[in-house]
Amino acid sequence: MSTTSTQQVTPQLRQWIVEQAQAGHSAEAVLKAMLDAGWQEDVAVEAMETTLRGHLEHQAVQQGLPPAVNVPEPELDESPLYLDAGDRRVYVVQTMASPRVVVFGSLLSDEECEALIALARPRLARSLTVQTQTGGEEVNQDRTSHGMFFQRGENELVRRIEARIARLVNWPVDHGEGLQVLHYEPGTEYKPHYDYFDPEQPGTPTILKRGGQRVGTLVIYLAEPEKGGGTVFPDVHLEVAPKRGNAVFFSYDRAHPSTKTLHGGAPVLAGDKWIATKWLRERPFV
Ligand code: PD2
Ligand code: ZN
Repeated sequence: MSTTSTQQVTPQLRQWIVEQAQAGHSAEAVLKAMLDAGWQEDVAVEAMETTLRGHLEHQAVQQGLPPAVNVPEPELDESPLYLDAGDRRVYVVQTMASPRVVVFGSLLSDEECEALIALARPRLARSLTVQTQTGGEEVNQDRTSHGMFFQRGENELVRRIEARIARLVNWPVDHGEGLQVLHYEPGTEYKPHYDYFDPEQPGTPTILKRGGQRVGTLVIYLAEPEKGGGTVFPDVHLEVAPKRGNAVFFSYDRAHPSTKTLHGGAPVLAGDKWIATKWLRERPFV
């Protein structure tokens, strides 16, 4: 019979880990020192991860950043090539840690893309953005597309897609805003912006009463233009191609540029681009 005793991580050990990091020692070197001192590897790794994450968070809040919150996240341990989204196998095309970006392949079938466009087309209007001064809505020159919102769960297709998204990114359906469909014609774009609500704006507290902050975005490409129209992340010089049925997911654990989630829809140069966007909130969006 073997007995395993769990070693206790003390405040002194946590302090020592922070000091090692501050002195510029690499994670590997600190881990090796702990193993040499007799710490079990799983305990050492866990102690380092939680201690350093907690320390960084403490520093961020001290510097005036909003505290980090939980965010949606696909189950990507062991780097799977595809995920089971309940009723569909969805491909993992590309991932990035910071900003947190995951590109999914074949989230929707071509028929689902076409059906969403057909349902949305008669309801399009010039896109509005939330007016951060008041919490109302306004026409914005930075966003020249036309769009509409489905109610959450509005029809069978929308319910199916919402359930798939919820399973894919591990975030409850009721934390999502209604799907928004946007149509971009040549020459139109969505200039770079953040999807979270700016905490400094006077209208933000009103917006946050309904579901809290946005913490994640999924942009699904429904129709691909011939040229242009990628989703760009200028801070990291990333451009995601708007391939029909694919989607780009990104999350932001605080309403702050340190998330590097500045992003935009590049101008469409030829052809039409259609997308569906699902914004995910901290809490139920009611
Ligand atoms: O159309 C896009 O690629 C795009 C870019 C930036 C969409 C959004 N933001 C959005 O819907 O928030
Ligand atoms: Zn956006």
